[in-house]
Amino acid sequence: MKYRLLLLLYTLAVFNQGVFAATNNKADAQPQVIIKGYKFIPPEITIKRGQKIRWLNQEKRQYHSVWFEASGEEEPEDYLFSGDSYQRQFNQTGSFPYRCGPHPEMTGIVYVVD
Ligand SMILES: [Cu+2]
Repeated sequence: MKYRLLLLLYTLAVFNQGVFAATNNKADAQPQVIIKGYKFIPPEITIKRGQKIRWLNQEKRQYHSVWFEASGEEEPEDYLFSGDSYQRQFNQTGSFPYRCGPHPEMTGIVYVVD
């Protein structure tokens, strides 16, 4: 009986650690945009200056790209295939619209604030 109680307490302690770890991870999580169904999800994202965003292609087959065309950049030659990701750091505040190279209807915007 005593052993069972100890086991229960131990289980609860482990479970609590798990909950705290999950909470911490969420707070520290890197901003992320999922690419799925020919969409950037979320299409609008606000980050702090100096943060990095990670775009992750979760399509089953389709490739995409992340192109800051309005900022005057060249279209990226590397496509993001299924499971690929792309990271970019934003060191200036402002609004940064982007699109997918092959699919002009796929658009998103990054807001960078202090
Ligand atoms: Cu695309």
